[in-house]
Amino acid sequence: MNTMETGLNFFEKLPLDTVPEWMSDPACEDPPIHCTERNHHRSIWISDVHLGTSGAKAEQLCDFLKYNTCETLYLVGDIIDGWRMKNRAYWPQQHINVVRRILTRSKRGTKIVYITGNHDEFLRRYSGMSFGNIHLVDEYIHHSPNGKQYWVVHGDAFDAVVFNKKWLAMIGDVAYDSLFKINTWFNHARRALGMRQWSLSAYLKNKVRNAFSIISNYETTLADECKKRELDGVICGHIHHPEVKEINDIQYANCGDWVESCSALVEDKQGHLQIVQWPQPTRNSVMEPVMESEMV
Ligand SMILES: [Mn+2]
Repeated sequence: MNTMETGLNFFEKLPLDTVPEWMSDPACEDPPIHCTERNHHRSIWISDVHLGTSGAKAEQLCDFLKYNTCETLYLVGDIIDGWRMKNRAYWPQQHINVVRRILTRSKRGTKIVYITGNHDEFLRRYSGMSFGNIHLVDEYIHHSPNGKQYWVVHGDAFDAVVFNKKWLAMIGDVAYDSLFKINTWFNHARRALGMRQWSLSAYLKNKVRNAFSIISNYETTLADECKKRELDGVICGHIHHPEVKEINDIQYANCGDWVESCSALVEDKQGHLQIVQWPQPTRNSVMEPVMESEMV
């Protein structure tokens, strides 16, 4: 009894108001030691996180959000994957941490703009609603400090064909070399059976070309639509292909995804847009091959 009392007294006497916030709130920021390493941006765009699926790189995203702060955080669609969650619930602690971190940011004054995507289309019926600092919309106009106006949209409505990256995955992959070895044996066998030679290389090249033409169609369609709307640029996601470039005098920026590329788009005080990969590639790190995905 006495021990229990002592124990209780001990906790009661703890100076709780002096405990730093990062200790009491797990979704909160880290000890001040990291503060100097933190990057502050005017805006950050992230998309295609696919929370609720095993493919989501939630830990990396949490880490990115830990070291990168901003005034406005744009969530450009497919953040929560409602399609997969219909079949089976998958919601580990790391995924909860992403949500908590975003909510903590919002509580601390970061404006959050959640743009709906095709995998989180269940949220579209709530479009136009605001929850404190969080605004739910289908698309948004971003005003850059340099006077430019950007159309922010997930982009699924402009995707003619659902893109399959299976063939892209083979580029730069060791599997590519192995396949050529298999192809040699395969053609030996075909010759032995009196059949015509079949070129895997030509077949793959054709497939890759098709994949790239689908990407470029998507990009041009969005740029054209942006021009029609008399805006200066478009910021989107959906195809899991991070890129900033100019298409027919329209600035095109895709913030990538957190399934394969782990990338975000950031804007500095001058309005300059840039892709950030996370974790940031070090000098000795090797680019990981692009993995197959059917989550677009
Ligand atoms: Mn999508």
